[in-house]
Amino acid sequence: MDTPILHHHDPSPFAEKIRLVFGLKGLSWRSVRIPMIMPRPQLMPLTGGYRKVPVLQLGADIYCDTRLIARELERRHPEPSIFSAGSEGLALALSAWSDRAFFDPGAGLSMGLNRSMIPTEVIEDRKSFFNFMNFDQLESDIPHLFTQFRTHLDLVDRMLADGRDYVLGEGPTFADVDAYFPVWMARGNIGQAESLLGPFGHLLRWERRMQAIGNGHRTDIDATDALVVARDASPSAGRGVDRDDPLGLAAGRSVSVTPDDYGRIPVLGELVTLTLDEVAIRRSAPEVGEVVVHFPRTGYRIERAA
Ligand SMILES: N[C@@H](CCC(=O)N[C@@H](CS)C(=O)NCC(=O)O)C(=O)O
Repeated sequence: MDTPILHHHDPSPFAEKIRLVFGLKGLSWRSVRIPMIMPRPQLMPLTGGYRKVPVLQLGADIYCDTRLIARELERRHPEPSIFSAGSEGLALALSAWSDRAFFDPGAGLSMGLNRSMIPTEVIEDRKSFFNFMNFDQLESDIPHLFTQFRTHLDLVDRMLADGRDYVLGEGPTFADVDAYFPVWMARGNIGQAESLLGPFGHLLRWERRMQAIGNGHRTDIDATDALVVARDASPSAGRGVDRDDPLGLAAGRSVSVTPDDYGRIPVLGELVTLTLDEVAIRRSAPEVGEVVVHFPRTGYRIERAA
């Protein structure tokens, strides 16, 4: 079975979601540390342009977006489950809240409070990436961003207020990962995290349980070796194209797949999977040969390409 290779950088909160899934499942994985900013010349041959962090590589199959990466890891390593007690729908629905409403003010605070310490190149890179952030008023917006971030901390505290150990009950699920990763980001990036989190006692006790999960068994691998892994593997055949899909696309059609929020870089390829919850395209690059790049349907726009 392919050892999962995660392309990420250590401060990435979205990558922490997947590192926690490795922890919950006790998985061994390999880590490719990618540069903090574009260009990422050793990632692009794999993704075809998708630049968000993290990206999961399984042989010559490349999985984009934490919502799909979590599902694929669950499919390949079902035990212990991150979607126990029928929680998959609920946990993935919760991603819509934490990936944006909870994450956005936390990201604004991380940039705004630390701006003078962040290299100019990183600021410039993120200016063109985070289209939801107004960099001209980041510093003056800090009080407002605190008010927004706190409301979500309060929601997490209330999720745990009846004394339960985890968001959906006794055991950790992906719902905890959703609710936790912005808290992890705050701990790392917000100097006043202690006083910010202090009022939320249920959250603080749960945070310690989440910290104890760890990140599984990590070993490093060079980006060039990861390209060789892809080149030496054959990508999966795909799961077929749904004839009843509203887009009316046929297998083999040239399409582009683009995130509909930020980092809107289209990835081009030939359609191999189009289901209710996944789109995958086959593409090739000299460094890796043929790969299949997979995306969730939620949040991605698919268009016919020339
Ligand atoms: N919907 C995506 C969001 C990923 C995302 O926005 N990652 C950010 C923050 S870690 C990122 O790529 N930041 C810019 C960068 O690292 O280049 C997912 O769930 O994977």
